[in-house]
Amino acid sequence: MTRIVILTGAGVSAESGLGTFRDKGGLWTRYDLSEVATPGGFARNPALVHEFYNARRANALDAAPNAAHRALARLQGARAGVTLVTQNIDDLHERGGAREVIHMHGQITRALCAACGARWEAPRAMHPADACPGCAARATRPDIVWFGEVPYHMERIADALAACDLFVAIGTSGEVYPAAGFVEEAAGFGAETLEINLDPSAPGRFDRVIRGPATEAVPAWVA
Ligand code: BJW
Repeated sequence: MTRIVILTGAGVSAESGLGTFRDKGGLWTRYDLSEVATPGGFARNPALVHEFYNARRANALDAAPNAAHRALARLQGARAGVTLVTQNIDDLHERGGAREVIHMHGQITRALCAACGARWEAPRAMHPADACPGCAARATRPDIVWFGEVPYHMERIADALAACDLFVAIGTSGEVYPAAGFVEEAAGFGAETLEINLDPSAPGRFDRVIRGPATEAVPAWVA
């Protein structure tokens, strides 16, 4: 059995109408990431951070999965040994039919209590005064991994990278660690590596590159 680890980034949801971060006009060209995507930013101005994620939650819930999400779901459904890891906080892989998705940067549809660690389904709009249904603390936040926080499921991902025969990065700029280092990690264990991207990253990082929009390149690769 060929074991495959697929890492997706914002580019896989771009054609569903969700913005990327670092492309021209991307989220980090319009917002100061230190104010909206760090624990310090949330401590300084929780209302601003909730407003940022409320808008993105509304966009994500209104978006529909695209041909790339559906193709990856078909691949995962058709064979064993396909681990799908996403940096995306939307649920378009799941709504596209994927049966198992590892959300290493959290999920915008989930809320987290910073006081007791409880998690629950987020309402469409969250507010600083929202109380935790478990401990009643008013310390609720989106269940998102911000800069300086440790991404989720790292042990499980490390095991999958160590065991895979093929590592595929789709629609990610490879600028944010630890995800950016997965290609070297997998290659170090002997995996072949492939990048699928509209505008691939630095030459030489991957064994093979497919350039193109995810909605065309991913179904063609899966077929
Ligand atoms: C298409 C396409 C189409 C477009 N078809 N392709 C120095 C100082 C401070 C910190 C650090 C430092 N050096 C390293 C760090 C650590 C830091 C980091 O990496 N910073 C860098 C910016 C330097 N990382 C962290 O803090 C992480 N935690 C950490 O390291 O903990 C320590 C630890 C780790 C492991 C074990 C033990 C300890 C946490 C990172 C959290 C990232 N959070 C964000 C925001 C929260 C989620 C959200 O709001 O959505 O996650 S940042 C943002 O970037 C988001 C994304 O998931 C992430 C990656 O972005 P992505 O997906 O690659 O998007 P883009 O926009 O960059 O690229 C889009 C790509 O798509 C492009 O390539 C396009 O070409 C392509 N594309 N359209 C195909 N149609």
